[in-house]
Amino acid sequence: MNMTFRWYGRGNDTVTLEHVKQIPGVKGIVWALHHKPVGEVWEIEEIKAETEYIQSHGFHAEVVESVNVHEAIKLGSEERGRYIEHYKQTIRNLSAFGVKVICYNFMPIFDWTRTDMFRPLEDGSTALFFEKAKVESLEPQELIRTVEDASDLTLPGWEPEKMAQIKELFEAYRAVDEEQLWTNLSFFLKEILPVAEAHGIQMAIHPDDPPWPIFGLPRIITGEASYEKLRAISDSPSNCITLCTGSMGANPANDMVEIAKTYAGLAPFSHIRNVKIFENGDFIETSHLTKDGSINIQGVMAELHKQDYNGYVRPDHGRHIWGEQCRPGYGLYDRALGIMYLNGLWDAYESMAKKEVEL
Ligand code: DNO
Repeated sequence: MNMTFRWYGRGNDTVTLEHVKQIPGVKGIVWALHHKPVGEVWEIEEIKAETEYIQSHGFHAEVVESVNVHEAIKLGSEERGRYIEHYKQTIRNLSAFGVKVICYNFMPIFDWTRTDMFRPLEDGSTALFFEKAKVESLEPQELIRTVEDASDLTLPGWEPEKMAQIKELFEAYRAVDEEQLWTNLSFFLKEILPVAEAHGIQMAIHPDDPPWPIFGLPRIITGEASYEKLRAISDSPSNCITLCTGSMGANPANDMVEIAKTYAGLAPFSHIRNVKIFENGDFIETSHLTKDGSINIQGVMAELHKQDYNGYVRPDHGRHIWGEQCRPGYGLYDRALGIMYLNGLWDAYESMAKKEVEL
């Protein structure tokens, strides 16, 4: 296990690399050029500056999350060729600086979606919350109005430049159903995977979050069957996944221990976090501790350990605790606690495997 921490960059994150340095066991920083508009080439000079800064703090910079995919590619529209060429160039440029894994997603218009970013938990902290009925009751027209009014439904994971064209995007997606989205993903992968493979980069697709269609838009990376379809497109060693327990696990039909058992080998990168799922389908992000949520984090870590997992791992969203003011879900304190829990489980499995301790 290669423990990492996601960081949004200088001046763009309340957390500093000096802070991250004090979390035991972190080897690398998961980074991105967050200021780049989607679809532009990440230039050599910019990549160099960012990776050198990260490395000067003693971390590796081998994982990028995310190089986002332009909507023209997801829509399969005419201009996709240009954006695919840009994507290939970004892959080449990143490989020149030792990047090994690129995390990306194929969700139409919206990235991760929640209805409340600071929902109080019983312990006095706050966390990201998803209210299913609220999202289901929002007609696209109403959603467009809310986004255009810049109301609280605009999330940090949503790219501002896209929100400005939200009406047109919804219109364009009327012609794209699940099957068409798969066809467009397949077209994209067949173009970029040879480049990624030639440059030693693994493309790790992130599950949709939540893993079901929202706002009438198709979503396709939602469970085990999606991975079968993904691999049917190409069996390239670069055609990989990001194992994300909290995203995929928000659907209780997805047993994350089973998924880790079958697919950890396809996942050079894992996001580990817990969510508590309610009977009505709402969910809230809890601490990483297994008993705080609905996902068997202990079981997932045991499975990774059994497989001698040497991929990159990061704690995912944390709660907001101890009064920390931070990006929603991306504070220092609870993610640091999460890391210590994951490290603790790993160390325990390690000693058990070496028979240093018996239970
Ligand atoms: C949520 C994250 C996602 C993820 C992208 C991957 O915080 O897990 O935003 O980075 O969907 O492309």
